[in-house]
Amino acid sequence: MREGFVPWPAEAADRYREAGYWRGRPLGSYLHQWAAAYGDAVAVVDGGVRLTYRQLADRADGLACRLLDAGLDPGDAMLVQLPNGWEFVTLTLACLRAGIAPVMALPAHRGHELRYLAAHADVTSIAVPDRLGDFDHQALGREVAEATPSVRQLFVAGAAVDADATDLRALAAPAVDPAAARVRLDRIAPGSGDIAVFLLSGGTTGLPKLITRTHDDYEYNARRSAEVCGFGPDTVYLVALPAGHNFPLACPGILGTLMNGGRVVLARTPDPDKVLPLMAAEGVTATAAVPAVVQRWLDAVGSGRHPAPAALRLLQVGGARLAPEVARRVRPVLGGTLQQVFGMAEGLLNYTRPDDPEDIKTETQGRPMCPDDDILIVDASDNAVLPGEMGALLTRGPYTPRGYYRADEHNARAFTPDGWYRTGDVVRRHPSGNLVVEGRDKDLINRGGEKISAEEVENLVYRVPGVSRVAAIAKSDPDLGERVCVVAVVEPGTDLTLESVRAALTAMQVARYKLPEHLMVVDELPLTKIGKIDKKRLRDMVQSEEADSIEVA
Ligand code: OOB
Repeated sequence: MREGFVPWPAEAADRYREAGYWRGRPLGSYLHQWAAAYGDAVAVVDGGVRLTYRQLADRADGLACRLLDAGLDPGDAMLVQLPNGWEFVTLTLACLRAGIAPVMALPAHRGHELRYLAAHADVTSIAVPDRLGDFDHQALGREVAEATPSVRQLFVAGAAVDADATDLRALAAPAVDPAAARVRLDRIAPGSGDIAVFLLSGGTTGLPKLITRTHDDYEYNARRSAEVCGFGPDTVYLVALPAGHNFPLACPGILGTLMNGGRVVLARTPDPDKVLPLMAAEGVTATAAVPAVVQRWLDAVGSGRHPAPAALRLLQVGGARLAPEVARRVRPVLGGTLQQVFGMAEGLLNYTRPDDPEDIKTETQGRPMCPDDDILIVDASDNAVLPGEMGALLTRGPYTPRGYYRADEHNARAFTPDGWYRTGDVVRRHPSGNLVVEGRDKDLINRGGEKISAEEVENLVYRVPGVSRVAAIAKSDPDLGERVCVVAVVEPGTDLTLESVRAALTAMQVARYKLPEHLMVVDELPLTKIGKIDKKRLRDMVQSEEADSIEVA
């Protein structure tokens, strides 16, 4: 096992195995089981590309073998930055087969994020598309590869692969001898307690944390999610969020669909004008969205611009707070059953159940999916609050790891000594037993479901010349829920504008979604009694009319 991975204590692991949550099999070993059960059914749809279960298995095995032939080793990590497409699904399965752990980066990430992720996980390879829109990912991939001593291979998916990179699509051709490939991969299969994937935390620290998800725990994550959501061979699941996020990947997402013989339809963007016709054409029955996206789908259908997606049965919504007014419009406008999902890449998943009463589905964020998800709601001294009262949510369970990867110092704060994960969410228990998310006590900005660490933004803005003090806070926004607002004190004579800050961060190769969208220049930052920046006060200031120095991007 990789150094830096934090295991569950033996006692808990035994319990999870005995209860049947952990099955002791690597995720990739299920691929041929699915192919045997559903062989000719279509598993993946990506534009004009349709792959059956058999074809997907043959391609994943072919790719896994070629990755090993190219010099990668079981136990390696690969930085994966691919858009939603068949290559993402095939590569993820190939990695699971070969025991190579993908680090799930987002297409929006740039050099700032990718260099850090590559170095922190010691990846030996990087997979990127050639271009997305007008951005050259191949050039970025090469830059990151050159900056990361451990990297030996650059894989590029697309039509224009440069001579110094390897063509991922060619590598993903079906295995020439499927039986031999299968035997070879079965022989080197990873252990079920090994790291299956690295997910990114929506963290609160200067640099994002990596979350290690094991084969045992992630298989359960997808399997139990699919059970709660009633996925089966007739499920047609649309991937509209970035596929590397936990939600569309395994809640139940891509993995939960494939486990059950359903069909995965991939969309490059959640844009209603693209997605709603695709849902109609493919007969999509289930999908996952963040509230900001649901709002756009509701508007597109509600205004008559698009008909409701007729086959939709389940609309999962999570990642950020869903206003009850919006929740109540889902069934009448879009036609499917609303399911609220309060989840996190760190593990714990809460779902409202499809047969819950309507008010539970609109007003709560669901309950844990596993009987052995431990939930504790505590006050500032870590004592349990009275039933129904608000407090900080702590959790432990069979798919909630006990620590971030290589982050001892941070783990000491993010986990209690007896292994509870401090989610940073403030919740209360509804009389029905469901959780209601009331807020958070962690310092991040939730921009339409994408989490942005305030500290990370502050560290970046401190590097802008002329900035002497800075705080990054969330400003409420009708479309995205929140946007990044920077409040800064500058040295005399500095002309700091929103444009200049954004330009400076862009030059540092920071992902665009993290760039401040509001700026307020002040004489001094308000402090609390103990001398910390008073962010609550700042939030009130930028929200009120006082904030007339704000420039909106
Ligand atoms: C999902 O995962 P992450 O890791 O991007 O973010 C987790 C955080 C939670 O701690 C909470 O602060 C917030 O996102 N959140 C919600 C929420 N679902 C997540 N806040 C209010 N209401 C909700 N329904 O966001 C994620 C992972 C798996 C499934 C669904 C969401």
